[in-house]
Amino acid sequence: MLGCRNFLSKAIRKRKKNKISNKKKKKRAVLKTLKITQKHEDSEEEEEETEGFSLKISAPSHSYGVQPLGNLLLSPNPTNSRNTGLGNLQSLSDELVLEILEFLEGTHLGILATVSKSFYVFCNHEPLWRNLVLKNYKGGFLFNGSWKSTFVASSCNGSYDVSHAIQSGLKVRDFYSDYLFQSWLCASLEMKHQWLERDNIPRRRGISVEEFILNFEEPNKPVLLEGCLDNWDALKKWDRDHLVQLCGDVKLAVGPVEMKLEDYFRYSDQVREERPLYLFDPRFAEKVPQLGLDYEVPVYFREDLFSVLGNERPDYRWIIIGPAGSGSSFHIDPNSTSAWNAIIKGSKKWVLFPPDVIPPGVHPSPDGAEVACPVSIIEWFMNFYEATKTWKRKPIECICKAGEVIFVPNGWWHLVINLEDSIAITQNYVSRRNLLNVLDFIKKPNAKELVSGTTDRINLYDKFRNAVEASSPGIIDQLVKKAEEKKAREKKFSFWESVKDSNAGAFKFSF
Ligand SMILES: O=C(O)CCC(=O)C(=O)O
Repeated sequence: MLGCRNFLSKAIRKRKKNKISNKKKKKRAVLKTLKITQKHEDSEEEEEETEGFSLKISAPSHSYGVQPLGNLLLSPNPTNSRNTGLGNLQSLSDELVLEILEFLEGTHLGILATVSKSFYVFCNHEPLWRNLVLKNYKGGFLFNGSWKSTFVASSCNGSYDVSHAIQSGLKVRDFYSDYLFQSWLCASLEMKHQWLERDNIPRRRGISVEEFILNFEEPNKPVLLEGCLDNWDALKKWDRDHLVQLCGDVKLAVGPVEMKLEDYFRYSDQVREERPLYLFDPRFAEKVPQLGLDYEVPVYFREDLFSVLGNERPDYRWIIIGPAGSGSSFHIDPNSTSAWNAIIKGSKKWVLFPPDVIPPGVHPSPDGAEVACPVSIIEWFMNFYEATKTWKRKPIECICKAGEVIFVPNGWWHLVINLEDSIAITQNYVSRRNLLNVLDFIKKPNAKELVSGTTDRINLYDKFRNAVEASSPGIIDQLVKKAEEKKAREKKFSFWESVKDSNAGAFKFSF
């Protein structure tokens, strides 16, 4: 019987809060007890139906044999080597132990791993080695099957292949930890069919710009637009070989480092981790001008008032490349802009909540500058997706495929996970429909914390306002007047609506 069950008890994974303007957000999460079925590639058995979660066919078992804490209850031997091997440090949480280990360099981490079974498991935790590689070698590493092996190979200048020696870790049979187990689990879980099936976004093909403005941009509602990339060279030409050749030795932004595209693909082909590094570069068109020439802004998004700032505009366009499982956890787009996201290769699952509905498991700070959310996207699906089913205001969801564009209206929370290796272009923009929102946002007293994508956060408001006035005199006053008229109309309307709704069918006053 190759299927195995694991029992996760409650675990809390805490992460520092991130600035809301960052693309990736983290948080704390509570794990429920759950059952997991593992299906091996060579298994002839049918996959066991459980209440829930299946592992990816390609998922290896946990490298060091870590089991969820709940399994300890079923074990004939009640010893958790996690504790015995930590000595006096056993009262620290797993998270704290790992935070302390983050201070060590690779050699010391390697030595400490020999102290006990417990230190062996902790010191081999892959994210520790990932940090070391990124800190010491920046983007100049060749991924070698695991982060530890990449670190060792990079330290030896890649002079010998250590991948086999290091990847076959020793299995520790009696180490129980939800925190460490969860990290492996999230990297190994298949997206459940139930997480993918809801598709309630309006889809439109060939609509006019006026229809787009009237039905979607003005009311600030998402829409999926089909067929508007048909003339993009990118759609015809961009695949990984073409891009690798085009980009050559140019380095693109990948998380905290810059990497050659060829090296990034080497990593993304092999990686199996909870939060894969995501290529997200705002300077791609300056670095490789042909990339910028291979696409054009779809007709619906051509008005972009931030362009009056020329080179001083905040970052606004990104090439996005990532493997299945990579993506963007819940966030709102920067500076109150709206966005479009065009898929060139692969497909992405989107979940969007309107500005006044905070997604479950997401905790923005009162000033809006930071947000705490689940450590990984898959963890959000595991722990919070189900809750949205009973919510009155359901999220808008879809799978956006190659050749399609999604419109993300300003202020909407959104989460995105790549279902396959994906390549996309996204741009954030300001049209007349959201100019006042953007001005309000960048004028806030804590603009220094809130504004992003520019070094001159405090002066952005004055610069932008003056530049808009200079290029379109009177436009701001006109928009303010229009907004006030709309508000007055809505107020009047809601008064008559409430009167009409009264049961008596007549006027009903209350004092
Ligand atoms: O991962 C993605 O493609 C989504 C990107 C995104 O949400 C954003 O640019 O705001």
